[in-house]
Amino acid sequence: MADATDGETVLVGRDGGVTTVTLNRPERLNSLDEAMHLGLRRALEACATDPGCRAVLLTGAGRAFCAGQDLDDPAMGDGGDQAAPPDLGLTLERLYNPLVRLIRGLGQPVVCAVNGVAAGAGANLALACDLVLAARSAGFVQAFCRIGLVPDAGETFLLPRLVGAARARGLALLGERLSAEQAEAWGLIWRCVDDEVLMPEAEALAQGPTRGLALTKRALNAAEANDLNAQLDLERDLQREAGRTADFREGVRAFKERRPARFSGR
Ligand code: T3D
Repeated sequence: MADATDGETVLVGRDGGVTTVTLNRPERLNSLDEAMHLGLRRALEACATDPGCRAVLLTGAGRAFCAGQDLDDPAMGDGGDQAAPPDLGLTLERLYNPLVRLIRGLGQPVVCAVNGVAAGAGANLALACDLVLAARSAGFVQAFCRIGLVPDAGETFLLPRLVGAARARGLALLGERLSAEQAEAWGLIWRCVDDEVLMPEAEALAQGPTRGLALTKRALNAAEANDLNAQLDLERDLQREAGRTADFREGVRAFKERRPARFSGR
């Protein structure tokens, strides 16, 4: 695997067509300061324009996936009564919102391997990914309400769609920790797996006919706003595109020859 670092706080590695992006501030539970935000954005933007990148795998170093906003970052204010209050809307506008849009709009499937606790915006970055796999020891905490904030990074959009209104409200208003097993049972994530197999399983999910998977991601994203008619038209157009791929030809050939397909992402 070829490794590169973006500053010190985001690691980028490539193995075959899978680009692994690792949040790397383990001593701060990978909480997001400005440098890490910008490093993560650069890493994902590089994937967007990299023809060799077929899928992205997002994970965290150490015992946490991401503890959300770094509460020690100067952008959060110093907490002093005399200080001018911080403009948190500005941080969302500049940093979080572009990041969530980038993940959702990325032309490759994004798999998230949640290796440990995912809290606040860290939980919602995970949920913005296309497939979320979590280690059994991991957990999800919508921590915003614990510090008097409103859920952000897409939570109020994603959570009710994933788990339904009652559970979304409970998670957002109470901020209790949800175990990875419960998250799977509630449909918040795709699957909870034993810690030691998290990365191999996530890497396996990031394989496959990735061109078709990217088109599928586009269809599912669009379905959040489209009516049935618009969605049927979109499926027609995307299927036309999928039907022209080498992966489709290989998939059908492999089926007929009764052998595993060797997809190339083209
Ligand atoms: O516009 C804007 O910017 C607003 C955006 C907001 C987005 C958000 O994400 S708001 C929510 C911010 N996140 C939190 O409130 C979560 C805070 N952290 C926790 O609740 C807990 O740490 C965890 C549930 C994540 C993990 O608990 P635990 O018991 O496993 O670990 P710990 O002992 O609490 O933390 C370990 C260390 O990490 C500790 O430092 P120390 O004592 O060893 O020096 C702790 O202070 C530090 N840490 C954990 N989370 C953060 C953090 N430091 C800075 N910021 C954090 N978010």
